[in-house]
Amino acid sequence: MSADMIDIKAVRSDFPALNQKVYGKDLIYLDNAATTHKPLSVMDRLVDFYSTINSNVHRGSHYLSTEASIAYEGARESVRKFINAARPDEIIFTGGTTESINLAASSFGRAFVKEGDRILTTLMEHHSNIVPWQRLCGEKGAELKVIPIDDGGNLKIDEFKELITKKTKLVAFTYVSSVLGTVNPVREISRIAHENDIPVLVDGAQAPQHLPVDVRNLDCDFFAFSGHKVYAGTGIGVLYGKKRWLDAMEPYQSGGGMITSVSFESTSYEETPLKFEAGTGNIAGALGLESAIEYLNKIGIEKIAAYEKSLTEYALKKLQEVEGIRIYGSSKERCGVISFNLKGVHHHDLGTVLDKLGIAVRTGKLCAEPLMEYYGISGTVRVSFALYNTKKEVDTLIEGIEKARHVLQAG
Ligand code: 7TS
Repeated sequence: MSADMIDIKAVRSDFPALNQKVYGKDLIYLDNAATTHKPLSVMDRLVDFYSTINSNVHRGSHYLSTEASIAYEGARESVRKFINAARPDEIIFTGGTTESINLAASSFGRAFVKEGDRILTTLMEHHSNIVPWQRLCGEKGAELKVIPIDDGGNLKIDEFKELITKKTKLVAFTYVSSVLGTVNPVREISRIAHENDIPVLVDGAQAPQHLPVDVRNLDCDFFAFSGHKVYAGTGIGVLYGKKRWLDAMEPYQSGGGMITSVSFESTSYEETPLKFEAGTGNIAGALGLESAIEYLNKIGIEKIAAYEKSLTEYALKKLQEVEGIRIYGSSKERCGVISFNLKGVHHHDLGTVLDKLGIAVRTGKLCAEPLMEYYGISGTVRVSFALYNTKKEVDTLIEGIEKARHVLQAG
């Protein structure tokens, strides 16, 4: 094993869910864009929290509550470092990417978007980065405009520039496409937007598990991601926001934990981030996210990126050799997500045959219906990699696809 390689055997032994059979076959899990499996250290952290300092944060003055609050804020600091935010109060804990984007749409929208304004998104977005903006625009009488893509799955930057007007209030776009694998040029898009005094929100759901994220270098104004896609549990996520925006925004939800004083006449709010964290959050989940970050850091995100790049290139090469395959997206900058169809085979049937062979893939519209419409298809099969997948698994996938092709194309 060379120094820059990952010790896959050791890594796989950290993930008990990988070591199981489905339908009597060894599980091959290639649906990591939907959610990743969890290392033991993340699960241990949850058990440890509930077995020891379990209590509410920022409320009690007793020992357990103080310890839990310290641990929770420690997790916030770990997230700050992970994405290189300038300050811990720029990190808001949410339930996941979807909630992060809804928070931004609601609070940013309330403060800054009015009738006749424009919000830009792109054709390659997950529904989570379309619908909240669509609803906001509907409520405000603003318009949602879509940055188009070319056939290879790259954003058309010139057309993006043409969509910018004096009334454009935000550009909301994905870092990594969950369908095409395209890695968008965040820095360039931020630069163009900022030249026009427009903030940007980056949907980072498919990014920090695959590549190093530095929000200051990207110069994005908001960045959303989910814990469960970066090897942590479900129900925890993050919205990063530059402090000057967060300070100017109203709370998203209201209730306990986000106020400094309440009377029936008026209420004053906490500063960010607590202003945006009404009610009891997923405290154990935040600690689990910290453990997931520690796990990634221990291996090294650069190493993970290099390993997954070679795995993806290998899979692309092998898949391209399959007769009648169409792969969607051919961007030079891409991450470990590959969507495809086989000529004459319904994506759902292919997914079902692979499933019976123990191979978990995603099929369907992948929560990206406008993109499916652009390609004129009803859905795709998608494989998505994590740091624990192997070339051998890719070989078994290809064998499975060939088997399915013979059965399904014949029928
Ligand atoms: N944005 C992108 C780019 C995503 O891929 C997803 C989830 C979300 C937002 C929403 O994340 P959540 O954690 O709030 O649900 N993507 C997928 C997927 O590709 N298959 O299942 C979920």
